[in-house]
Amino acid sequence: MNLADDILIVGLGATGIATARFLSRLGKRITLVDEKPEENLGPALKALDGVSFTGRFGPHRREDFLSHPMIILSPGVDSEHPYLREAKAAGIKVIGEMELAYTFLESPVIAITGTNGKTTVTTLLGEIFKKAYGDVFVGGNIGDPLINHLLAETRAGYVIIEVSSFQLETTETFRPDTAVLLNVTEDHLDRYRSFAEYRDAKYRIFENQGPEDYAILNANLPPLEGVKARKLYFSTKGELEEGAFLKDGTMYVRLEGEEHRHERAVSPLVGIHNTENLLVSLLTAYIHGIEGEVIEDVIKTFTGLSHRIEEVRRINDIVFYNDSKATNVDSTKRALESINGNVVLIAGGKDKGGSYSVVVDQMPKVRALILIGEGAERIREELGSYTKTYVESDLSGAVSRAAEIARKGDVVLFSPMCSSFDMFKDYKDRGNQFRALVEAL
Ligand code: UMA
Repeated sequence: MNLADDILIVGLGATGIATARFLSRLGKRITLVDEKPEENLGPALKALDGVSFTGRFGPHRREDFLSHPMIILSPGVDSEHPYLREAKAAGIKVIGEMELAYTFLESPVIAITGTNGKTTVTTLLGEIFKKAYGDVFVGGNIGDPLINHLLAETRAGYVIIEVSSFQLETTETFRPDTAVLLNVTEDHLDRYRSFAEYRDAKYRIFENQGPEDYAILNANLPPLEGVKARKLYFSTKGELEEGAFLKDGTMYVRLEGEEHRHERAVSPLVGIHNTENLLVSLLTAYIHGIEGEVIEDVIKTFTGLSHRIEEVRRINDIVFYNDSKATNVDSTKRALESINGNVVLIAGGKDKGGSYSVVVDQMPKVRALILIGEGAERIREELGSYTKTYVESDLSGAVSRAAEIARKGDVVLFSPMCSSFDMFKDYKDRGNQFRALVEAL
């Protein structure tokens, strides 16, 4: 890609910092804008020590967006912002950090998207590939911006990235060698104008692929037209001639005339959603020539992610689970599905505008619903009639209330169905605070 000499970077989070470092190495003139006031950007500015740039902080200004030939966006910036629309109309090149990084990549790219499960699959695949091939970059939406791969002293031989719809919105040539779409359910309706718009952003992962590439798809989703890559499917519901599927407790991968098998029970991960995550990981690993023994060794010991249905403590036969990573309704539904017995559910946070009724079929097992955050009222309106519902002013109040209500044998599940940004720094901060409150009970 022809990079301009004078580049505007929008957003000074993890992405903006890494992008500025990279462009500074290429000798570009950098302007950085962030809508936060300068006094709130201390650590970010410190991380840019030694990088030369012009910073403009506080509410965005139109002239900043129209006075540079090229703009690089952080994923959290809506690419439909009026100033960006105007910039594009004026012929200014607007791309995201992932597209920028991609144009410099030399290693094969495995990209994983979907509403839920993508962090688990990215992490698990990262472990399998590291065991098989040693040097692997694992990053993207999972936390480490792709551009950091280019900043490393030696570049890894494989790139495995979690890719969000926000990142896919601003790609042009991004073409993963293997692209995985796990599932698509409602999320981020505070950013997208419709579910279709969100779904179409996800489908962009396949946009530039060709017949030499692989597209891995969920057999339960409606068939996807226009994918030029070789399509392989995964299914928990039936046998496939080619692809990965579950049958009678065994996971099968059928690929190029060969069949590989792994018992489902070897993995400590619970729930049907994790069976899908395992099937996708097996299929992707076999496509890339990894031996069955290596794969089996990793899936046997991989116990899952922090903040995802993570057991925190047992008190008087009541188990407390931290599921702070459940930032959308479908994710909470999956957590509820994987729990047997009665649940005291703590939920709520920043409302993203989707429907909460997705969990209605799980409500019979919810003994009580305890709500916090900006989304509390809307959740109460949609689910309050199904169970006893409380609204608390903070997480501490919610944990105390849960401890008071829960009975022997119950599960207390903190699975918010919402993002964390109304009351916490991010979902990790929220999960850590939950853990600390439970430890203190
Ligand atoms: N900002 C502006 N103008 C705007 C919007 C934001 O100036 O219009 C500024 C904010 O004030 C803030 C900065 O941009 O200072 C933050 O940028 P960002 O939100 O893009 O955050 P990063 O720290 O760069 O993190 C991003 C991803 N964040 C989002 O997509 C919201 C991280 O995913 C990702 O790990 C990281 O890049 C590395 O690739 C987080 C996430 O919540 C985990 N992702 C969503 C999800 O998983 O549901 C998609």
